[in-house]
Amino acid sequence: MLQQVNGHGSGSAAHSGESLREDLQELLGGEVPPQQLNDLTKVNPVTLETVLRCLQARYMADTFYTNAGCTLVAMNPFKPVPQLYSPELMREYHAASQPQTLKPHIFTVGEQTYRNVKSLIEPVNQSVVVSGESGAGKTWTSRCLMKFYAVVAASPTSWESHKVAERIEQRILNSNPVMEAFGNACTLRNSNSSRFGKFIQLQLNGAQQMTGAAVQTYLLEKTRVACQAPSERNFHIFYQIYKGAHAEERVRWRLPEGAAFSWLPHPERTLEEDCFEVTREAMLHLGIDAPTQNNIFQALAGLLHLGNTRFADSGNEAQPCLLVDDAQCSVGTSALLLGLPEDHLLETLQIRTIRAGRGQQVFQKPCSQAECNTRRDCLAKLVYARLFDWLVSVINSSICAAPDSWTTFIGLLDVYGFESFPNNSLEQLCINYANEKLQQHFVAHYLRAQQEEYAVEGLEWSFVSYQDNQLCLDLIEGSPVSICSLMNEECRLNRPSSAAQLQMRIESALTGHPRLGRDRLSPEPSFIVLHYAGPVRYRTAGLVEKNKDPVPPELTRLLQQSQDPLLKVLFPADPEDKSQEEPSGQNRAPVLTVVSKFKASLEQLLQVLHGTTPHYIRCIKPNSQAQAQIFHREEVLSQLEACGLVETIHISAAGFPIRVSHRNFMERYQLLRRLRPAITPSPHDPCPDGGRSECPPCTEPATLQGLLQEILHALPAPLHCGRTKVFMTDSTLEVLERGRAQVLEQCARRIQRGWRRHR
Ligand code: AD9
Ligand code: MG
Repeated sequence: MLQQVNGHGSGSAAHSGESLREDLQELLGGEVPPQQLNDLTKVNPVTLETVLRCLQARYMADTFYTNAGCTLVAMNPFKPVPQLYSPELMREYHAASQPQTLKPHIFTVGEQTYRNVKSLIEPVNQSVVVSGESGAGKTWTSRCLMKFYAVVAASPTSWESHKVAERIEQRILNSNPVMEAFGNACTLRNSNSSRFGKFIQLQLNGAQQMTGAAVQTYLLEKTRVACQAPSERNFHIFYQIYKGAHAEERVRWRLPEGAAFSWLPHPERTLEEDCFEVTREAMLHLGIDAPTQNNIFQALAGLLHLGNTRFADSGNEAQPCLLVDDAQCSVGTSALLLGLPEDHLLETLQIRTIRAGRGQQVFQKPCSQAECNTRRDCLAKLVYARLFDWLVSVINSSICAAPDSWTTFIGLLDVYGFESFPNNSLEQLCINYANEKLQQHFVAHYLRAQQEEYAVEGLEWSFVSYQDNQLCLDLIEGSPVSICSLMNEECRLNRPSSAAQLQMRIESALTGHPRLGRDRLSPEPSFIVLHYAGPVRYRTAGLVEKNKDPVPPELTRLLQQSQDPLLKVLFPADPEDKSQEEPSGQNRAPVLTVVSKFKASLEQLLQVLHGTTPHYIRCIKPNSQAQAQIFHREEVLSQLEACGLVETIHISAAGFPIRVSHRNFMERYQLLRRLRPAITPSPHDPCPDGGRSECPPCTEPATLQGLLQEILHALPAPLHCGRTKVFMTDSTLEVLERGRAQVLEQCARRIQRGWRRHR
C-alpha cells in the first residue's frame, strides 16, 4: 500500500541537505556538533547521556524540535518564538517536495499526515498522539497543528470568499479558546493546564479540504469548580467574567468589583488566559449569540455565589443547619442567578429525602454540616459538567461536517499530561491511567509490533528490550483484582467506612504487586503506584466517594424546575418523573462508576487510534519553573527514561520503518528494471505504468526475487525481502521513488517523441 510507503513520516530519518551533510561529515571522520544533529538516531553511541547532551545543545541553541526515529521530540521553549509558527513557514513545509528534508518541526508531522491521508491506493486516517507530562507543551502543539491544517487544507474557494473560510477553518480554530476557557485552569505544574482530554477529528473531503471537525472530550475534572488545591485556581472562565465583565454586566451578574468568592482563589494573579474578550469573540464565531452567552455567564456567577454559602450545625439533629455570616444573601443571589426559588434551593441543600422500609415511605432528614457542604458542591459540579458537555455539543454542531462531505480524517489527541502532586486523588489516578494507556499504545504499536513483525517475516534482527507498562495497567485496571475493581466493589457495597476498607483490601489483595509501593511514613492511608513516568502516592480517603460520584435526585429535580432558559436546556424536565428520592439500602441500582465510564471511553478512543496510522510527538519540559533557556538535566532525563526514548531510537536506527506488501512493491517498482545500467530503454521493456499509456508493449512481469535483484543492481540501496513484505529505510524509499520518477519521465518523453513522429 502506498500509505505504508508513506507511513511513519513524522520522524523519518531526514535525508535533508543537512542530514546528507551529517552523513558526509561522519564518513569523513569529522564529528557533527550535537546541536546540528537533526535526528537522534545519528547520535553515536545512542545512550541516555548522548541523547541528553544533544537535546541540551539544541535547546540552548534555540532549536526545539528533533527527530527520534518514528517520534518527534518537542522541547518547550517557554518563550514566544513567533517565526517558528508563521503561516509562511507552514506554506514552506507544505510546498516542499520532501518536507522531511527540512528542519524537524511539527509541520513535518502535519504535512506527512496530510499527504498520507490522500494515499493514491487507499486513503487511511491519520492520528497525531501528543504526549508529555503536565506543562510540556501538548496543548500548544495541537493548537499549532490545527492552525497548520487550517492553512494548508483550506479550500481555495474559501480563501477567496473570506466568509466561507470564517465558517470552516476559523470556526474550528475558535473552538480552542472556548474549550480552554471552560476546561483549563492554573495548577502547580502549568498555568494553563488542560483539565479534560480532547480528541479532535479534522474532517477532509476527497479534494483534501477541511470541511469540518468533531471533538470528543474525556472526563472533565469537575471537582475543581468547588474545590481548588492550595495555590491552584478554578477554571479560567470564572476569572474572565470576574475581571472582564462590563459595568452593566457586573450589576446583572452581581459581581461587584473586589467581591470575595471562596471558589475564586488568587484573583489577584493575572494570567494571559484571563482575557474574556477572546472567549466571547470565539463564542460568537461558533454561533453562541450574546443572549445565550449572557445566560451562561449569569449561571457561572450563580455558582460563585453558591460557593459563598456556608453552613454550621444547629446543635439539634432534628433541625437543619444554620447559615453562616451573610450566607443567606449568597443563597438568595445564587438562586436568583440560577432561576431557582430561594427557599427551595436552601431546603434542597439542607434536607435529604429518603425512601425506606418495605412500603418505600418517604422521610425527610436534616443534613449535617458536612452533608450540606457536599450537596452544595455537588450542585455546582452538576451544573458545570452539564454546561461543559452542552458547550461541546454546541461546538460540534457548529463545526461538524455533514456525513457525506468528508471521507477521511486526521485526529489530534491532546490529553492531560502525567501528574504527581503532594496530594493525589481520583482525578490524578484517571489522568495517569490515561497516560499509561497511551504509552502502552505506543509500546504496542511501535516497539513491540515492529520487532515482532521482523521475526514473523524472517528478517535478521537482534531484539531491543524495552519497558512494557502492562504490569502497571494490570495493577490499575486488570482483572480479577485491581485498584479499579476494588474501588468499584466498594462503591457497590456502599459501606460507611469505605476508605479504610479500600486501603485494607488493596493491602491484602495487591501487596507484593511489582508496581505497587507503600509509603510507610505517610500519616494517612495511601498507596503508591509505580507509573512508567514515576511513582505517585494516592490518598485513599475520598477515592470511593469520588468514584461513585453520587448525585442526590433532589438536586436534579430542583434544577429541572429552574426558570432560567439555559438551565431549562441543561436539565430538561423528566416527563415520567420516576421516583427521584434517594433509595436506601437494598434498593440501590448498580453503580456505573467514574472509573468504569472512563475506562470504556478510553477503550473507544484506542479503538479509533488503532484504525489510523499514528504519529507521535513527545513534548519535553526542560525545567519545572517554566523558564526559557534553562535545561535541567535531571528533569529531562527522567522524562526521556519514562517514555523509552532511547529504546525508540535504537529500534528506529536499526529498523526498517517502511514496509510494503510484495504485490504493491511489484506494482509500484517493476518499472525500475528500466534503470539497468544500460539505461537506454528497449521497446520490449515492461510498461512503466502497467500498460495504461501508449508505451511499447510490456514483457512478462518479473518475479519478486528477480525484480529485487534487478533493482539492487541498478540502485544499490538496502532492501530486505520478508515472507510477505519488503522492508526498507526512508532513504531507500527516497532512492526508489526518485528512480521511479526518472523512469516515468523518460517514458513520457518517449511517448511524446513517438506521438510527434506519428503526426
Ligand atoms: V497539561 O498536561 O494540559 O497541564 P500541556 O498541555 O502539555 O500541559 P501546554 O501546551 O499548556 O502544556 O504548555 C504549557 C506552557 O508552555 C504554555 O502555556 C506556553 O506558555 C508554553 N509553551 C508550550 N509550548 C510552547 C511553544 N512551542 N512556544 C512557546 C510554549 N511557548
Ligand atoms: Mg494541555
